Amino acid sequence: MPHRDPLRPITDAEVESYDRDGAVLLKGLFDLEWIEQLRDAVEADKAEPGPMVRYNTPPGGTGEFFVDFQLWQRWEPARRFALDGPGAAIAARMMDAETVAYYHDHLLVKEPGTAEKTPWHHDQPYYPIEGWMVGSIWLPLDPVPRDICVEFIAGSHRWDRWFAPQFFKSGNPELQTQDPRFETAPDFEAQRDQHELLSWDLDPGDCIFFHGLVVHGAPGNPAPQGRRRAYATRWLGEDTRFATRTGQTSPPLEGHGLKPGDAMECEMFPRVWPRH
Ligand SMILES: O=C(O)CCC(=O)C(=O)O
Repeated sequence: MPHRDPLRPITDAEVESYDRDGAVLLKGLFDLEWIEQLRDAVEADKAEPGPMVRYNTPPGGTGEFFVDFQLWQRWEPARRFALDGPGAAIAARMMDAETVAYYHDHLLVKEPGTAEKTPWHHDQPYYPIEGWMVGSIWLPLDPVPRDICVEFIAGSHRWDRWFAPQFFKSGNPELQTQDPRFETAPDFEAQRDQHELLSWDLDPGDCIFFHGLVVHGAPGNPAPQGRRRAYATRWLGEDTRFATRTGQTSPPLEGHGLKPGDAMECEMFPRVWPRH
């Protein structure tokens, strides 16, 4: 069994960077045995994907941008990682949360030669969730040089703006979710020089912790060698509440039984912190 706890304490400076910027690199927190086990889960999932799988590379394109969700419900290593891995302790510390629930996982594989980028977006408008304590751990399962790393707009989680969610596939159609706060996202790519952009070189064992409202996007993986397997997991603190949305949410997680205003905790979104 790999280490259940982060391999080192998270510093106050790292938490401050997260609060200020909405995203922070955390070096060397995960026992590499987790990475090996999650790679096994990823290969199993690619061979036998789940019901929410998305192939974001159009037919005939090079490489493959493969997306799937909820591996933790189908593959044992991903389940152990969710319920018993270091993620819950990391999320509690970063979000200053007393309790943490596991929301979902999101696998994003960009095989060598993938041209498709991940469009600029932020995550919380995709979710039927209100509250501030919404955080993600972006965990690469391969070395990720900075030129193919996710990029974050520093401080954008504090803009108090919500951009209408879009699918990652070509043309980026909107999800047709409605909320009075939603506005069409500006062309962040064209505005690159107007923002402070954060991205890093990552090795297996490192992760990025980021806020549900920080705007981010990612390049493709156009080089002919080197996979870019990223396993993103979503964590919720005690201030989050279920909120109904008109239209689609993503991932479309149904059957949890929550009503508007309920705390985000149930069998589908299990409490993982404090540990039992
Ligand atoms: O891995 C990527 O390409 C993007 C990741 C992302 O958008 C996310 O985890 O929310």
